[in-house]
Amino acid sequence: MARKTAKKAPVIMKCENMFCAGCGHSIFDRILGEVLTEMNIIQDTIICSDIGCNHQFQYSMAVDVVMPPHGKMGAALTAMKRVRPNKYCLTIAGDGGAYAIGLGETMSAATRDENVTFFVMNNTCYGMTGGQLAPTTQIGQWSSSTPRGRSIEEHGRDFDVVKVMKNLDIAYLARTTITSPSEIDKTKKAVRKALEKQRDGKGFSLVEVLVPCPTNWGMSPVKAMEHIKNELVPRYEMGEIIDK
Ligand SMILES: Cc1ncc(C[n+]2csc(CCOP(=O)(O)OP(=O)(O)O)c2C)c(N)n1
Ligand code: SF4
Repeated sequence: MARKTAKKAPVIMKCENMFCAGCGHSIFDRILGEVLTEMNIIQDTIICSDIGCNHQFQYSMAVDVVMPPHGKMGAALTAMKRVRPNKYCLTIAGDGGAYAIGLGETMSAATRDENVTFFVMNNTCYGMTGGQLAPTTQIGQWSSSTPRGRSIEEHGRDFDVVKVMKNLDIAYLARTTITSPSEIDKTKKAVRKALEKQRDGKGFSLVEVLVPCPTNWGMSPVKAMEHIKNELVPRYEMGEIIDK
């Protein structure tokens, strides 16, 4: 009987990644690398990097990168796409960068329906700076700046950007996760679809991916995946939300 071997990494992945063990960013980068390879668009892609753990894709992916100040991907992508309309202009961002520090730029790009693509890794905290409270941190969730957990009285409610964005006139909006092979498959399909919308000039696309940050959540990689399945997925609208 033929032995099953691990699927070879796409050529765009030039070396091992530098993320913590079990980090969701590494899984997403592999998914994106496969999609760019399968669509044969690596040479036609410019990734707008944010500041945050997410930025480490640059070290393991052979792709052109622009890095604006933290959170300014909406503005930078707008400029990139207008100057280079034939390029796929996309960002891999964190929830802190896209939904807090850069919320204005993200929403402005969406309300203008710019023909650009956001991939937002939502790990419900500021990962790179030590796991502080972010707008996405859930009520009751521990963070390094809210050691008793987020409370509505002390820290206010959490903010679901997808819930707001679904009322906008944009081309594609989806929320997925990576907790199992079938969820990874759904994420991959959403990534491809978002890029196809950009290829076809349909307008703004955003895929939010619920990803684990085992290090700042203080959990093992396995427990962090269970946390997404049991605590995050039930609170969020999942799947394709806008598909024009
Ligand atoms: C304008 C600005 N504010 C704050 C920071 C500090 N800072 C750098 S990364 C980061 C958190 C990033 O969190 P997120 O965007 O969720 O990405 P993750 O690290 O979780 O991938 C912060 C607050 C900064 N570099 N610039
Ligand atoms: S701190 Fe969290 S987000 Fe950053 S690399 Fe480690 S697991 Fe990933």
